[in-house]
Amino acid sequence: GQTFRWDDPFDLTGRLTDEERMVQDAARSYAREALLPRVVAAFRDEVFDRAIMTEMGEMGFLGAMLPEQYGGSEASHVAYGLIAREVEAIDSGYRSAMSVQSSLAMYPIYAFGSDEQKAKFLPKMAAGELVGCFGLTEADGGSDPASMKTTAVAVDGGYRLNGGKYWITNSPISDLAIVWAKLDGTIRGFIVERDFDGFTTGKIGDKLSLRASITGDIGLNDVFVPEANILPGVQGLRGPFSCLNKARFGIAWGAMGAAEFCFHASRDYVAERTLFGRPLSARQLVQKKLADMQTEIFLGFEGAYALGRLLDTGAWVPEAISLMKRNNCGKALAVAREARDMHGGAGITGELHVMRHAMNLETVNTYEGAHDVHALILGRAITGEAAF
Ligand code: TGC
Ligand code: FAD
Repeated sequence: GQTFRWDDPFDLTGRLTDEERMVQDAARSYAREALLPRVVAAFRDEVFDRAIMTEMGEMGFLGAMLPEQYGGSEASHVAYGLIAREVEAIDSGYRSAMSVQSSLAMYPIYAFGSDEQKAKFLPKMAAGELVGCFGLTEADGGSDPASMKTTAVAVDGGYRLNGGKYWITNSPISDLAIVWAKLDGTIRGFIVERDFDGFTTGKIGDKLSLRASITGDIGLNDVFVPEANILPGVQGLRGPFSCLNKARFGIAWGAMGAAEFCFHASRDYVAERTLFGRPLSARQLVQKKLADMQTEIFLGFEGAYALGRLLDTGAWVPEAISLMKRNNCGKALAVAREARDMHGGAGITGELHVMRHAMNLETVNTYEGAHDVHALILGRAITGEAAF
């Protein structure tokens, strides 16, 4: 008969394809060998190591779902999710760097770009030679991107962009930015390159979350963008939201990867810690906490897996992504906080990682659509009433 595997109760591994298992193994080895040793210092010092992008490029993690011609390997959505899971098990900031490059910078060029744009940018982005960022949010209210103030005006040979973006992952190290701006009132995407006059990026400091990820702003002061750099294939909010669909799906996997790390760490810790003459692991309260963590984590993975298969076959809708993004981020945050508690005082130290995960997941619960905003997306679908 089968035995119950506490670390894979529904045999998720057994339901992956051979390719997906290979991707998972590669991502796990890379994350544990190359990312884990540097994350404590990176988080403490608030630095992002640019070399990580090149390393991830070499591993084939950037734009993995795209065709080979553009540097991808036509990986499945589940494979993309598995990369996010393993990378975020180390740090949500490292997964952010991967997500933004793959889903928010490469995907829009692939889905909505011209052949020239794809050939010019995608292979170098897949290799991590060029870093992209995604400028949708502005300082006056990220949940409502339709209210953006950044504008584009048609001029001879292209467009003039004015405005600014805030809270932009990777902007200070980016070679290009996908900037969403209103052209005659309609949202359009523009590829803004680093050397365009009037394009500036500043670093946002003093974050207490995602410190191993670099976040910044974007300034656009009369930036001339040539005609060749507008994304011809999309108009309206569908453009940025199509990218967010992919990224939110990856986050549903990634957040659970962070939670899974916290679950494993807590299990190890309570087995080692003896109080009142017995290990903590022999206590009912402690066991209940572990069972609750396990339940939420593996239900979360099941949902993310089912959604990945729907995305692979095309039989998905955005609300299903909202449901999984919201659930898995909220539950992962709760798991990380519980793990911190179970580690006692030691749980607040950098070297045990759990508090860093909890602090990171505060952001993950907010970006890519805040927890309550996804509730409102679901609420609209349930009731037919938009309550935003
Ligand atoms: P709404 O009327 O709902 O829709 C406007 C148009 O967009 C279309 N659309 C979608 N298309 C594809 N996929 C989706 N998920 C879509 N959702 C909407 C829709 O069909 C419509 O098209 P059309 O042709 O009819 O015009 O728009 P609204 O303004 O009422 O939207 C409200 C709301 C709350 C749903 C939306 O604004 C929202 O999702 N807000 C959250 C914003 C957000 O997620 N920002 C993320 C910024 S990027 C980021 O955080 C990166 S962090 C990454 C990292 O570091 O990992
Ligand atoms: P607000 O929209 O001001 O929301 C504040 C609160 O109000 C939230 O609790 C929200 O749930 C709630 N709320 C909002 N609307 C309603 C409503 N109608 N009813 C009830 N409650 C409501 N953006 C990018 O474009 N690119 C990036 O690369 C990027 N990276 C990021 C990295 C980090 C570290 C962070 C923190 C953010 C990043 N963001 C990025 C921005 C992110 O998407 C926004 O922070 C997010 O969408 C929320 O917007 P806001 O911060 O302006 O909060």
